[in-house]
Amino acid sequence: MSINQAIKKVEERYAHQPEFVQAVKEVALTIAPLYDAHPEYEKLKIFERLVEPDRVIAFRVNWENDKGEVQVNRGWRVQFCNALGPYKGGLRFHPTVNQSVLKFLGFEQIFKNALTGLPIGGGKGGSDFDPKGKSESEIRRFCYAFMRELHHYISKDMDVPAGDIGVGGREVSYMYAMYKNLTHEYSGVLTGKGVGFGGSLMRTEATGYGAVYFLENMLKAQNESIEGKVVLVSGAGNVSLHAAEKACMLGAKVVTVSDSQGTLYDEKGLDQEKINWLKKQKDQSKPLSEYIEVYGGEWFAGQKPWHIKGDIAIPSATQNEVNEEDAKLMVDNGIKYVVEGANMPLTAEAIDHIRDNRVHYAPGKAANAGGVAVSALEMSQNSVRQYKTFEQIDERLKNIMKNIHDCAAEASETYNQTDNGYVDYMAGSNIVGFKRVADALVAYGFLN
Ligand code: NDP
Ligand code: 2IT
Repeated sequence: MSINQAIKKVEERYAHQPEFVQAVKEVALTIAPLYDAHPEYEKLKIFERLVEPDRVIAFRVNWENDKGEVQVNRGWRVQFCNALGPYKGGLRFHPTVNQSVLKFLGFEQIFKNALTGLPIGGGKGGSDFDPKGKSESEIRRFCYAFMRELHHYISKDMDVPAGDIGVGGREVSYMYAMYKNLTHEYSGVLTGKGVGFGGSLMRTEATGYGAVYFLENMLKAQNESIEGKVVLVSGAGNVSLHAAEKACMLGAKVVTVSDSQGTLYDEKGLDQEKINWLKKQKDQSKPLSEYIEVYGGEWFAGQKPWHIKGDIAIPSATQNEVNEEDAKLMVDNGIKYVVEGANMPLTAEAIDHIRDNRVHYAPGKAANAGGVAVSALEMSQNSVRQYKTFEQIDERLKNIMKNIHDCAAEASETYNQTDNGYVDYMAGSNIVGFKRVADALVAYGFLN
């Protein structure tokens, strides 16, 4: 079956899973040159196999709220592909979570994890639980209840979850406590644990910092530097605030962050003090808009950042947050680089628009791979029961991000996707990630 036939089949079979179909098409449409050069992939139906997860586990999560009422949520774990290592990928707690979202995230994760060059397969999970407005005890009870079910299906060498939207160090630690309690095992079964009881230094910062390291490499390839560049960041969570932090550290002027309520614009640019304030504000679930009372700036209620002028955009909130209209605004406002901190933040139309306008574009599976890469380093530290220093991890992270950048740029060149200095990071990343997984599948025969 050709790739085009395989896409058609996915479109028909999963018409009710639009995010998943979108992620599959994005990969499929860029790997044609690789597929043509490897007839064994078609013979062994590699693509057709890779679009079906190994398994999707669904379960019910009962928990009790502060009023003593029983609440019922749904939980899932998508174990997509373990060709390169144990299933690995985060858990998302958000009311929009469903099978389509988790399958798109799990599918992306296969190739992202392959790009890190570390031994990790792809998976994703989560729940439609909404942490917003919940008390600390409710969140704790939910995490315990979620792991009471999930622990049946994971282990340190088989499937290793971590955080994602709505799941940070606090939630991972609660879930880890329940896993340990149920299994009597102290292992690297979850990553993003608290530092001091198994967690790796720098895991919290890794995704945002890694995205900016990737950006530095993109800029260097164009003989440019990050210093003095105006950066628009969307979101105000883990990825956004650490991307903003690293960009500031390297001399960029970060003028926006945002959340589901609106956009904060600080023309003077963020600094470490302001970022620390933002981190504290978000930790306490307080409104972003209060910033202007302390530091000035402007609050655009209900708006995204893209109407503001800048050189670089780092969308880091959620999938499809940048549509075609937003992409047009980006181009009109002078954006020359788009680096995806989030997973699939651009719609297919938005990607087409910025690429057609030769805006350099780093897809999430390459640019935000720093988080899962440091998760893999956490797994190896747990296995040998030793910790590495912040500096050691930072050095590894920089090397991993440079390596992903260089491999993607090289594949773009090799497969004739580079056009007059415009590097096709999307095709390059998809080709490198896909090839690593496909070659393992070919070696395994038809199992897996
Ligand atoms: P957080 O929960 O820490 O923060 C999410 C941020 O995005 C919040 O500011 C939130 O605003 C905003 N947001 C979420 N959903 C929406 C929405 N529907 N509309 C508008 N804003 C929204 O999550 P992370 O920072 O961990 O994750 C952000 C993105 O990065 C996700 O796409 C995730 O998959 C991806 N990612 C995360 C990694 C990690 O290590 N954590 C690794 C690689 C990718 P509000 O608070 O108002 O809801
Ligand atoms: O999307 C992602 O790469 C993550 N949420 C991190 C996954 C991980 O296992 O650290």
